[in-house]
Amino acid sequence: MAKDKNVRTAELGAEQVMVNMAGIETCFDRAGKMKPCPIGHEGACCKNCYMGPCRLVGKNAEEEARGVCGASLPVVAARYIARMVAGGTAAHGDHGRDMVFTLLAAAEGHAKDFGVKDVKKLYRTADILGIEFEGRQVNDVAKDVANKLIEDFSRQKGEMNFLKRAPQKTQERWKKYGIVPRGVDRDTVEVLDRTTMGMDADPDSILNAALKCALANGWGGSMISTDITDILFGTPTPVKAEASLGIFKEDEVNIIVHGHEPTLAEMIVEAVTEPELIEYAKTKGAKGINLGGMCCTANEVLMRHGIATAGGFTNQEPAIMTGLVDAFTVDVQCIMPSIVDVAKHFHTKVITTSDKVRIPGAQHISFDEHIAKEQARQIVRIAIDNFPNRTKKGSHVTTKFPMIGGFSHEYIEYMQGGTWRGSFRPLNDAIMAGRVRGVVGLAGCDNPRWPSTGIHKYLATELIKNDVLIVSTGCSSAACGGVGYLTPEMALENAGPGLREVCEAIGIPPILHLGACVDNSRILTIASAMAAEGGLSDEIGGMPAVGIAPEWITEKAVSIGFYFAASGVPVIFGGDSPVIASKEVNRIMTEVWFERFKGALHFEPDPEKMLALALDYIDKARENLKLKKYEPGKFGTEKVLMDMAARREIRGHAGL
Ligand code: BF8
Repeated sequence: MAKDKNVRTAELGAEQVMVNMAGIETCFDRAGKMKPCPIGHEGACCKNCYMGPCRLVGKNAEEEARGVCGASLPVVAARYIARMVAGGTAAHGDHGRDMVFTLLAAAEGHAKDFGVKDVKKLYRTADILGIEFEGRQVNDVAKDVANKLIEDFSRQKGEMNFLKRAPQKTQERWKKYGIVPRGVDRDTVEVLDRTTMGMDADPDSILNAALKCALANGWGGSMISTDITDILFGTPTPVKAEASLGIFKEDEVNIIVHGHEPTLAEMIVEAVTEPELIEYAKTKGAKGINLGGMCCTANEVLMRHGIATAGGFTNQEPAIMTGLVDAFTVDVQCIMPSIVDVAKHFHTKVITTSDKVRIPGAQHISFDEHIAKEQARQIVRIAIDNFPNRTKKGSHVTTKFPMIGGFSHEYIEYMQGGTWRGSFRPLNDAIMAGRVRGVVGLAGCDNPRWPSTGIHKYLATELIKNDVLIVSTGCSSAACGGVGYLTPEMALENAGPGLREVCEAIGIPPILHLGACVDNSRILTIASAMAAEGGLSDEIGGMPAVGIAPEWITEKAVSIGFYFAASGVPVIFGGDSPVIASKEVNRIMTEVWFERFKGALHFEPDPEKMLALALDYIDKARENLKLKKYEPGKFGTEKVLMDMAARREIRGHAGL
């Protein structure tokens, strides 16, 4: 896959918008102008104290170079990436914490616009936490669940609540190597402490602390966020939606919800259907109100309501450049401050809503869960009032793609056998027989330093051609959706023969949209269920499964990479290693971790090598598990997959 320097993004609509609106600066222009600092780019710069910044460069830097304090290059590099993990864990952790506090406020009756929507999921979570739920008031159970999970942020000693959801063997590895996390706050603070000047000077020990911190994200902050969001707003089931910048409507009020936390966005989803607000929009000359999402807030409302997505990270500026967005509402994370500058060229109102995210020039409405619905209505009214200010400026695109999202881990289990017989048996059997070669979690950001979304598109095509089932999250889902890759029809056209057969039998696309970045925790749950089902590995490690974040950008992505590696999944990140200066650090993250956890974290800039490495891991895992050698079109015996008719029959018997 050659890099085309003349193309900014693989999403044609976004490229078209930027061509038409040339002269308005975007992240692509800034990426072109801003060459990365060569020392920082390699992880050879230490600025953890003011004797520096120290630059550990030179021919023999790995062996000889020292900072003023005496820190070696591997120590500097390990500290640097460990602090990225701490940043990512803090971000997902705070997101999870906010969700838990919303659940608590709802259960105590302080946040009247919120409540428990999915009682079954609440009970399932209560059961995992050892909380009695039978015969009790729903809100009492919800209160206990919230309070129990709040412990996961503040606990000083002991173990986090959800670790026991992992296979026993996986947990034993964590114990053996001392990476059992205590709490989000506790283990994040420890990484920051350890990596200050004059603390831990052993790269392996620093990286171990970072693994522990990352596990507090995966099996803590993120998993808590996923579960509480399902409890409050419903566990996703497959839903139709649309993707790309073509989702905006010229004759309707267009509102974007961008960021990560779904609380206010859920209220906006409800508000835009209120007849009074629709009537109000009509008085301003609009035919209706059109809501779209961006980044992971998009994934949250898409998974539960089929709200269309305008794309991932790099689409936020082009979205405003369509000239069709009347209100661009943002909550937390991955919000480019430059959207305010782009909006100045148009009529778009940028509204910040979290007190943690203020952008000069944006209107700020401080989100308060006690009056959430009223604030949602206020935002919708701002957008409606702004509709008449729209001019002909902007580049309107019309191409959009249908897509299917909403594959929660619960639904994936259900779709393999119905309410009575839901399990992971069919998927395990299909892998054992070689119909499905393996599973790849395709995740993470889209990056302006590549033709953005292009590597996602390339890998998605090649992996399914190779009979690899893909589960996607975050901006990878938007990248796949924005080029039409999230429909079952795509399986027929592009998937290998084995995967195609499985997709047709179950009635699923070959790329399953699992949700937002916090929903990578759903992949941990699925992997644990596959291990429990039997026939493959009895732990997460050793499965024919790989994680890939081909265009990663954020600290959150690094934290995710670390928790998958610690859980036993080989992970491949695109681009150069941010710690490429230290061979030792990269050796620990690949060879040493593979030996200890059966997971690893590789950085590989060449997309074709990424693909080859992923397939190699999958094939070696198959070999180690003594599964049938993968040969395209030649399958072993397996149990009969339940087709749609059989599942409908089961649902009929169950009275569903
Ligand atoms: O959390 S994939 S650019 S939006 S960090 Fe951000 Fe990366 Fe997108 Fe969702 Ni995840």
